[in-house]
Amino acid sequence: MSTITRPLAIGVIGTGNMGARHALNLHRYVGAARVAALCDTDPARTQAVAAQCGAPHRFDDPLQLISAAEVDAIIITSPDATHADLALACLRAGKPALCEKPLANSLAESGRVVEAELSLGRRLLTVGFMRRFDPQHRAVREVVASGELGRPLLYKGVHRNASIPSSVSGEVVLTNSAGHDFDAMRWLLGQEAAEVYVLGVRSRDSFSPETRDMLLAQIALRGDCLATIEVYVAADYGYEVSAEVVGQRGTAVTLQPDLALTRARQARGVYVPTDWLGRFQEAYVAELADWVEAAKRGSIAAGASAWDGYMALQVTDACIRSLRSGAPAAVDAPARPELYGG
Ligand code: ISE
Repeated sequence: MSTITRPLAIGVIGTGNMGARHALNLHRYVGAARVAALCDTDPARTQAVAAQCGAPHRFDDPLQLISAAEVDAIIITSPDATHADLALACLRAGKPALCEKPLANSLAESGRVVEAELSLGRRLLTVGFMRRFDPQHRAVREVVASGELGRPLLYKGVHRNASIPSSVSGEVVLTNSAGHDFDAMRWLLGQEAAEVYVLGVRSRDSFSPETRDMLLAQIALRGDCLATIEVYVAADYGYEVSAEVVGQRGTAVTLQPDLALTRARQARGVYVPTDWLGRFQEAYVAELADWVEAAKRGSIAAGASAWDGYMALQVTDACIRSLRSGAPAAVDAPARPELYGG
């Protein structure tokens, strides 16, 4: 694929909160790209986004957007259950795609996507694990990679959402939300999980009995390292994510972004974002800019690959089995294919 010198024409599938933010970030901050097309089941949403980013083409059918000559590359921000099929369609079209996490709604589906990319023989898919572009997470990774901490012994992840749209099962939390933490753990430590043990509780009696909005995963990795990950999606006070690596000789933990310490109304404190769009805005723009440049050059983006999306779902799948059984569950770790650096 030769380098594209003109602005890359991007099609965005799904113009809800995340898709709208990606479209606006592209329009406002990524000069190497332009929003060429939008697709959503709700025309009012595409209209609202187009009014702000000037997308000239609208599609009702995502497959038509993917195959459109006016579209060079695709961002998939439709519901999780559609990700795998749309990623496969992008591979068939030979077009680069940034697929929001999770890569698929199940391990098996993600395996089919990886198999398809392996058959194609070239990497076109990037998965939206944007914490890899978060300055705080990158700073922790640099410390771990420097060896200053010695051998990592423990990863401690905290992932809190302020609220959930409705009562949510542990399986949904593990598939939709916790994948970020499993990817951050893999990426920061450079290790794969071997065994997981997951417990979950319902935070409020008002939630349906099957709700598990507070989950705790204990994980043994393959490098004599442990992990503990809290995912709480009804924290109420705000949106907060942190990651800490404890090594033989010290620790490194993500610091809150640069914030003011506010004193007002007989109180003092710092602002806590309401959701991921605010907390990770800098990461989203950096992720998009890298992905666009790579797509223009025909090279591999620095973000998470389809293999990373698949391996995160390996951990998710084991966590779901453990949550259901109440016992630890083994995590399969197939050999990394050469296409993905194996
Ligand atoms: C959402 O889709 C995200 O990607 C956020 O980063 C995560 O915190 C949230 O739980 C997900 O629903």
